[in-house]
Amino acid sequence: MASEVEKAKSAQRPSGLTLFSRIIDGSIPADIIYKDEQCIAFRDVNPQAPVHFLVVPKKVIPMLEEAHDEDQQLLGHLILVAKKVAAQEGLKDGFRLVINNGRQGCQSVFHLHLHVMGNHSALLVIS
Ligand code: DGP
Repeated sequence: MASEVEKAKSAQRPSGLTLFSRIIDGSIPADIIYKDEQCIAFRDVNPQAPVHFLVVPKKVIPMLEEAHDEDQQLLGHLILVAKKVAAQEGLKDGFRLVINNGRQGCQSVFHLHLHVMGNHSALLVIS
């Protein structure tokens, strides 16, 4: 958590393409697990759970706070894709869906994204 806060404090808004736009256009490699005309999903480079992927819209909305009424369909689509890809990833007993909004919300990449995390039970040690 502390490092998450530190990262968010030092995060800068990019002047050109966002990091995630560069993953979307293929100029930065990522483990892509879903794509459609509106969004993409890929594994988080710094996973916080055994399964941790991001759902990212192709449209650059820097943060949730900057989404507008016209983005309603897209925001709903991202949540439904999160659910669909979670099932594809075998998350049958549930998952966490997180959106970090702004620096105080620990956001470090200013291109809206949903974190989907699951399979925490894989971390449980049965004695
Ligand atoms: P947030 O703190 O909510 O802005 O989350 C940003 C996430 O993006 C963080 O969990 C790590 C992930 N991330 C950052 N850079 C890369 C990258 O180059 N590739 C991938 N796959 N994930 C990245």
